[in-house]
Amino acid sequence: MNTSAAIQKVDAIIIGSGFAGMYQLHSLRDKLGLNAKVIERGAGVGGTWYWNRYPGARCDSESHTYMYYFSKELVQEWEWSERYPQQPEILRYLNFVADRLNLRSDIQLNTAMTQAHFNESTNRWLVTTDTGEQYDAQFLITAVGCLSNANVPKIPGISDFKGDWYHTGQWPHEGVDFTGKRVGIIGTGSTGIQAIPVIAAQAKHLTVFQRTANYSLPARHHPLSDEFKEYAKKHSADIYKVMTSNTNGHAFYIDDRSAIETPADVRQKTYEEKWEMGGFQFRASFRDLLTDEAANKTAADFIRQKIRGIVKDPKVGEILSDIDHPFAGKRPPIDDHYFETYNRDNVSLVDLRSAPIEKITAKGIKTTEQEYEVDIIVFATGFDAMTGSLVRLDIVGRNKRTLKDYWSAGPKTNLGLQVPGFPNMFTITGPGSPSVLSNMPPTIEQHVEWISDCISKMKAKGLNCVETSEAASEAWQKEVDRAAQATLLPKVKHSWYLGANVPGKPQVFMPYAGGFAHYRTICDKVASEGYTGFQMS
Ligand code: N01
Repeated sequence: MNTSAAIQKVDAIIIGSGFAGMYQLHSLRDKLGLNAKVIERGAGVGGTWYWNRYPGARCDSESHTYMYYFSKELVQEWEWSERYPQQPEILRYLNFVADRLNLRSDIQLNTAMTQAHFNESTNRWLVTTDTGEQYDAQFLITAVGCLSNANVPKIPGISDFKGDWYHTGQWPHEGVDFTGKRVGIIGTGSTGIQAIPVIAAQAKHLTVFQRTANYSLPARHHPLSDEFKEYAKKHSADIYKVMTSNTNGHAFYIDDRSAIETPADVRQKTYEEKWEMGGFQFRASFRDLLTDEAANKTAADFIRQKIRGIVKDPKVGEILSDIDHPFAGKRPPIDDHYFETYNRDNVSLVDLRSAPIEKITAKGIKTTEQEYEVDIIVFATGFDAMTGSLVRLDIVGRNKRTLKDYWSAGPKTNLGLQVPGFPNMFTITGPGSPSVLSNMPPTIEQHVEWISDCISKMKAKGLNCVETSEAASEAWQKEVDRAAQATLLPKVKHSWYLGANVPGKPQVFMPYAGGFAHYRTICDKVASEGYTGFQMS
């Protein structure tokens, strides 16, 4: 480590080179002419899509909506092959963007930020990396993703296990060969549900350890036709308009009908059509699915019935459909023949609700009832979401206060964009913004553009510090809470939206549930009224 190198002065340090970091670099460097630098701990660009290489990894957003829209050229030049893009294709896309926008020269790979300290006399950040470099930056912009801090549960005995184990979010680049192996997978969230059918097709035997049964919607993957590809390019402006003017950032609106007021036969027909259509459109079937328990139950019952219809062994079907929370109260996965996988002879299901995992042994996984011998354990156990990837960074703001300490009772931000006491720091898709409740790329673009406009206006006025106030952040947290309480989302007590999946984490509903379009309007108003709630000096 070279610690004697001179401190490099830059306008902005951006942490992370996924969708967010790359667009932020382009905006600051190429649109505003600033000296910006990205620090990336991976050996390549791509963020989430660099790390999540597990079998079956795909995006649950449709490909023509899972891309940048800020550049007409990028939209026209890139061509997706499938309805839902697989991880390698998304990683190729992000590499294409890095090359096309000539970003690589300002992205430092294989480098982790180890510290960022705010200097109150200069209003600048001193950023230190694990490669020994130091940067003196006016702005610190985190683009670390909401789901990038792997959560490996502390199950006793893991070090005794004689086989191999992997977390899906830290998957080996060379892949894992399951041929002839007995595999155990823990976790049936979006990741587990994507991985299970693919691992089952290769492994000798797959044992799925399910703690909470989950709803899942069929994806109905298919290659894109030439007609659709042409349509998506030709109508990109209209598609973008839909994505940015609705609640969820996808290219479809939520139906304005109420599930309760719709006659039962019409409702059933709607659900059947959406089920056949595949993907998140099912969630958009009626306007009240996420706000009214009775409405939600109609969708939940429909899916439970589908599960029981698909799974041939009634006992297994019962365990899979015995779901204890409202539909979409947790992020609903979409799948490729997930429930059908339980009809294979080489797949078995263990219900951890009736017999929890006691420990991991040298040979496998032991529940309170039985030991299951496996050669490989896959942890599809999720992430320390939204705050985990930020508090693990040693970020020290005013009065030497760390972000970890400031958020010890839960995150507090203004609009998910700034944290009081951390001037000149912006958090792209930070807690308190719609982020994970929406399709990510448009929410990222909106944040990057808001931040870039703010910096541009400061520069134009010769100002050098922007800082949100405690009062504005308190008020925003109240709005985040109000928006969540207006939905069924906080009713799910074991959800990662609340931080409940990580023992000891404060349980606070983290994303903004008021909808992307509404949130965007609020952000625009704040900016047009002279950045109310943000002091500039
Ligand atoms: O993680 P999760 P994920 N013992 O936290 C179980 C996004 N995503 O990686 O529900 C036993 O949802 C846990 O059980 P329970 C998407 O936003 C996007 O699957 O806590 N089980 C649960 O079943 C998603 O929501 C895409 O009882 C344990 C599972 O592990 C988010 O990432 C694809 C356990 C974790 O589910 C996270 O999804 C994939 C324990 N000790 C993911 N600890 C795309 O769109 C945890 N579990 C591409």
